[in-house]
Amino acid sequence: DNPHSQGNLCPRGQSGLMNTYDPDRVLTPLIRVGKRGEGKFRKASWEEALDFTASKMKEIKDKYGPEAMVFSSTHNLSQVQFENLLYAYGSPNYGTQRSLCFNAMIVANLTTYGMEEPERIYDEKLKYIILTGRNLMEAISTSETSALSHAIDRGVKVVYLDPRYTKTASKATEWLPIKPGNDLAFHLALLNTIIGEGLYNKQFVEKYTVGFDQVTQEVTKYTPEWAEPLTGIPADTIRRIAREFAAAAPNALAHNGWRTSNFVNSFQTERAITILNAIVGNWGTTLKTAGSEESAALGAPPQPAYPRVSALRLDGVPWKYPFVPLKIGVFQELRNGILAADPYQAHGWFIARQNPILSLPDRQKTLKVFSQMDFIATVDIIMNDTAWFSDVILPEASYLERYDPLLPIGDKVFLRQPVIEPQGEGKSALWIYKQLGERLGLGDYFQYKDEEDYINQQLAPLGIKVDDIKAKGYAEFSEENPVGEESAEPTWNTASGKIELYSDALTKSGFPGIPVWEEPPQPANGQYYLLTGKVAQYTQFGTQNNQLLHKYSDEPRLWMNARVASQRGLADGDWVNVTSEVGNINILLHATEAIRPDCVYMTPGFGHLSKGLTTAFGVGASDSVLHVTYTDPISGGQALSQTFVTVKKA
Ligand SMILES: Nc1nc2c(c(=O)[nH]1)N[C@H]1C(S)=C(S)[C@@H](COP(=O)(O)OP(=O)(O)OC[C@H]3O[C@@H](n4cnc5c(=O)[nH]c(N)nc54)[C@H](O)[C@@H]3O)O[C@H]1N2
Ligand SMILES: Nc1nc2c(c(=O)[nH]1)N[C@H]1C(S)=C(S)[C@@H](COP(=O)(O)OP(=O)(O)OC[C@H]3O[C@@H](n4cnc5c(=O)[nH]c(N)nc54)[C@H](O)[C@@H]3O)O[C@H]1N2
Ligand SMILES: [Mo]
Repeated sequence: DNPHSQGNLCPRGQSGLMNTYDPDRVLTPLIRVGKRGEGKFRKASWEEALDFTASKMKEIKDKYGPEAMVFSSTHNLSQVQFENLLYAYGSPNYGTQRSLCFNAMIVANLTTYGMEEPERIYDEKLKYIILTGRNLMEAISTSETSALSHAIDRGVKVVYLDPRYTKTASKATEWLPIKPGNDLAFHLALLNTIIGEGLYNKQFVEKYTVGFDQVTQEVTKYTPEWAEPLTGIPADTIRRIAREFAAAAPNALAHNGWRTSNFVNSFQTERAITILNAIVGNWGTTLKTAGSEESAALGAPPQPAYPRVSALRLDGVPWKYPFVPLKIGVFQELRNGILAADPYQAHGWFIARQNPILSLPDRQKTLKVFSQMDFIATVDIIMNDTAWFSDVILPEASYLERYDPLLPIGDKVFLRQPVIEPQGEGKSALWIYKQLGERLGLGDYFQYKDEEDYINQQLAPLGIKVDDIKAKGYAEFSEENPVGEESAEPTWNTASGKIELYSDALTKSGFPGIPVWEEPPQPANGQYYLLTGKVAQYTQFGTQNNQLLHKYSDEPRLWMNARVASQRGLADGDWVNVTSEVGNINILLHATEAIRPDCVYMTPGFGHLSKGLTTAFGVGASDSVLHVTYTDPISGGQALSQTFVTVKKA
């Protein structure tokens, strides 16, 4: 009944049992005994590990102030209590995965619609969709992937832009192997045609948007002929797609993408996409306001107000990045703040459910930052690469063994509950954060006895208890506890109250108020764009040690265009050496037609440093070793496809 999974599991869900039964699970707290990174740990009791962690965190706070402690975590169900610990402790330094992922899309939506991300509607009405590097068939979002599959069955036209021929390309009506970094030129040319030929929705534009004239004026120069050499897509094709898209509107959708962190111009690309949607008037047909994961209808334990934060953040939000929400941040830039001690020196790092050693670009830089820390604690279920370089590891129980805070979706609220006894001594994050909070003298912020009591306090306004929903797994909000009405007339949380095609806020901050062409950097002769991208059977940097998933996967290889490989005297299966400005690796070559000649591609998440991952260690190589850190000055998104590499026989 969960609208996300709809009763289906993808390969990772099917293999989830081996997440719990991984022989490499960390099943007791561990404290480092050898040098950092040497991998020598001793088992500790929870008492000792928690006392140790809290005493270190207290020492840092007392000596240097709470800002000297960095907290980072990737979005998950217990995030709300992670944030509670962070805010109660009083540090402004919060690292999330967002800027590695979708900051460009979020900030574009915020500046245009005043919301982070609208929900996309894939019902029978949808006739036409443009996917800009959104590989939905492999980079799975369960409900959306299945919605797109059904839409394809119904005959929706899919235009897919990706320098690689992915599984989504194979299902698309049209695959456009666009030159990396030039999606902005493609979308500006769509705007040029649709506006130039008067194919936009005049009524909608007039009633609900501001800045149409400025956009019109700017895009006049961005003709399909102008975009052809930049994108590698014929002008006629661009013009035809613009006409088809407008003709299908409002049953047309230009997808915002998700991991939109490809180039420093990705923010402008994202703005162009949001504007394209706005001017064809698809609001309410293929786009709508998204439901919230936080529900006002749920209760929460009582707690005092948080202490005031008086220090600036190390990642430059908002003093360098005024448009980036504090809860999102610019994670990759945090390291420069730490290395330069600007605005101050950081001393400790508390990490939960995150693997920054692999997920941040330029692994050597992250390792350098780690080496400067007085103290690092990690909450994980396995000895991931980040845990390997930590001083203490606090093992969480796996998702089949624990409770988490409730998840509201639409008019329901879903329960994660233990379905087996925890192995070893793994504990829930709810428990771990409360224990730490109490030891830090912050017990007032954690007024719940145990996990069930926490959930009962959440459910209190609904007049039910956790026992009432265990069998079904969810509760429905009753009439007396509505989730909130949707208003008939759309409103947007922008300064003008309308969709801002032109953003005054951007202009006043010194950025272009409308999307303008920004030339992306290009590889020099002999260099290739290094592309990264998800595969269906792995999640990020966390499932490579799953024995089931491993069993059905090949050794990850570097994709290179077959013609280019043969010209270079390289053959499929050769070992090659790949070098960027910041690192180099050896990897097996995969010569294939499925990629542009100017690109190579690597699956992320391999090349682990942790010998505590006996299945994954020694398999493949890490693209994070190669990635140079580039950050978009507006959205704070990293730019992963902007790393250029050379390739030679190893
Ligand atoms: N199985 C699986 N599913 C996942 C995840 C996972 O790890 N595993 N992760 C989830 C997460 S957190 C996210 S953010 C989403 C990501 O979802 P997506 O953003 O769809 O996935 P990615 O694979 O990161 O990137 C998509 C494609 O962008 C292409 N690309 C690179 N540079 C450019 C460019 O300049 N222009 C264009 N047009 N394309 C380019 C790459 O070749 C790649 O195929 O997936 C989610 N779903
Ligand atoms: N090269 C490259 N870099 C990228 C990307 C890319 O495509 N290529 N993608 C970017 C994107 S889109 C994102 S979202 C980020 C993701 O970056 P991260 O969030 O840092 O990566 P994950 O692998 O999702 O980290 C999850 C960690 O949680 C652990 N874990 C799994 N289950 C549990 C559990 O139940 N409890 C606890 N406590 N821990 C658990 C896993 O072992 C893993 O160590 O990476 C970004 N970086
Ligand atoms: Mo992501």
